[in-house]
Amino acid sequence: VLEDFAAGRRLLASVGDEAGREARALGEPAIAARLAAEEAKLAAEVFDLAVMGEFKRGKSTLVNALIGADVLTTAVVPLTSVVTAVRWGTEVEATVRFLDGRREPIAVEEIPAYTTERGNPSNAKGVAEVEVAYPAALLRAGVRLIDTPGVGSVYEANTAVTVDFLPRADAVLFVLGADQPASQGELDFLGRIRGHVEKLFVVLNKVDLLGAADRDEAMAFCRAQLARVLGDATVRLHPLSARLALDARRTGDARAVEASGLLALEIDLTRFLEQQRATVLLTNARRRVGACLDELAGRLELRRRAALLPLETLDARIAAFRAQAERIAWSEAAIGGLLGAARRRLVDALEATHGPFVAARAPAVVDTLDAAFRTGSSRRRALVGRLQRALEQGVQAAVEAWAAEQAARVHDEVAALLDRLQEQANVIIGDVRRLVRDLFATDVAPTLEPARFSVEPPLARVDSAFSLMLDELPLLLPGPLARRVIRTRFRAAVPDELGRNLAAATAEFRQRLADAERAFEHDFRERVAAMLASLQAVLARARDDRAREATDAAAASAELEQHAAGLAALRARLTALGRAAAA
Ligand SMILES: Nc1nc2c(ncn2[C@@H]2O[C@H](COP(=O)(O)OP(=O)(O)OP(=O)(O)O)[C@@H](O)[C@H]2O)c(=O)[nH]1
Ligand SMILES: [Mg+2]
Repeated sequence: VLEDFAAGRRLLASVGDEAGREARALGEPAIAARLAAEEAKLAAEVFDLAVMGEFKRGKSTLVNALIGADVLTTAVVPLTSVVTAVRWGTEVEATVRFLDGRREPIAVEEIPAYTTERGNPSNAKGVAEVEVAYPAALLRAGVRLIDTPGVGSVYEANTAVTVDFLPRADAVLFVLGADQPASQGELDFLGRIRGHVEKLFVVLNKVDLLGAADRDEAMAFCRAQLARVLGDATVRLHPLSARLALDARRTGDARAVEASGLLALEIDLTRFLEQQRATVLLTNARRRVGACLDELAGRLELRRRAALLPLETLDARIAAFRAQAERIAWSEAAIGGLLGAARRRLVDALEATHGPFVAARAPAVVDTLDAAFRTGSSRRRALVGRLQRALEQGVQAAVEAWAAEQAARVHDEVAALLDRLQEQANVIIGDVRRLVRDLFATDVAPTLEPARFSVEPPLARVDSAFSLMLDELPLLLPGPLARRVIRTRFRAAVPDELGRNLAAATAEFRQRLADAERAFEHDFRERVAAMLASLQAVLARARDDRAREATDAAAASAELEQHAAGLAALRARLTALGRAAAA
């Protein structure tokens, strides 16, 4: 097996090398870079086993259990925000790789400051990935365990991070929760994963929360759903308690490790890795190299077709392409419209909740004030201080409850918006394809990476601007009367304080939403422009070919022929490698 792998890798690397040379010769540096990255991954024999699933299913806990140590942070709130890769190492080490390419070693205790919503909100620190080295047996064979952010939480950006990682995963360990039946969103995501990886492991975690009967029922339900979604009844479902497994691992209790379900999963994983890691690595690399070759071939075909046209015709069509492309870019205005409309709808909906919420919640805050009034010293200064704190706490709790209620609304609205944005992106891709087909009678499949859009729900940040000026108090009033006046003023302030803080939270949210839209529009525009520019570059090369052809027609078209033949030969070699591997 090892020799086969070495030979397969060498052969594939030589296809990749030549494909890279073709890409550079054809003026396609982006594709050349993708091929180079693929080769580097294959050379390092890095097998990425990605742990994925909805938020809070226990992914990070499971990775900890698999390595037998509390290295990754876990919590009851949506937490993991950055991809964390755990690889083999004799020493425990952690390194942060930033989006701008910088790398920085950090202490293991610092990991949460980079990988969690709490320590690194909205990934403000610009982290691409954190890599942790750990001496765990499972990692020894060159597998990296990838802990990914949960999908489907209110933190849309986390979903995007995980979806972006999907094409790089070599196999996926999908985590379901026994305490929640598999949701449609979860199953849709699973179906999507299936399109990317050949090997899928599925875990039903948290079975410790269920009794034997409920557990059997949960297993049966999940199995049926898996069979339906994957169209394959052979995927094994592992019942597991990651929490008990981690405890058992830490205390070195082998029997408890077995009882937790972890041992069975490990055996399954290890067997797969021993027998198929090499094959799967090669298959995945072949598929990705194949995609690069197809893209190169499509673009070369466009260039050849275009270069067959008489120069005047070609110039006219290039001009037509540019003009139409501008109109396509202009139709991006539709995107701005979608964004603006979604923002208005969302902000209006939030504002409409203020009045009813204040009316419903004010009495509870007044009760808090009354309770504070009755307990403790009756000296005026102390009383005012106490009521002020009570008011602040009451308002804080109320605004938190409001923000939590609105989070679901924001989530739904953003999810619907993302669907509409994706549709628009597909419309643009379709327009470009049709345009190329109409003008040059060939099909290119341009890639338009969906730009990211995310916004965090409203925050409950309460300020304490309200204060009862002691100086303004009727200090000369006798004690009991003064206390009553103080209490009345505080009680009267409740609705205003609530309303003011809701308005502030909504205004702050509106601002963030507007910022997120601006960033998205900018990003989207750049991506569309890059796609159009790359096709225009192909056409410009075709024009050069054509112009050159006037002087040396035979040589120019022979050169393109040669590239086309070269790409076809590489494709054939790749297919043969695939056949040989399957045999
Ligand atoms: N009862 C029980 N709780 C578990 C188990 N595994 C994880 N949990 C708990 O579930 C919560 C979420 O665990 P995490 O490991 O942070 O979940 P996650 O999937 O990484 O969450 P995100 O990173 O936010 O997507 C924590 O409170 C864990 O202690 C388990 O097997 N049984
Ligand atoms: Mg996590």
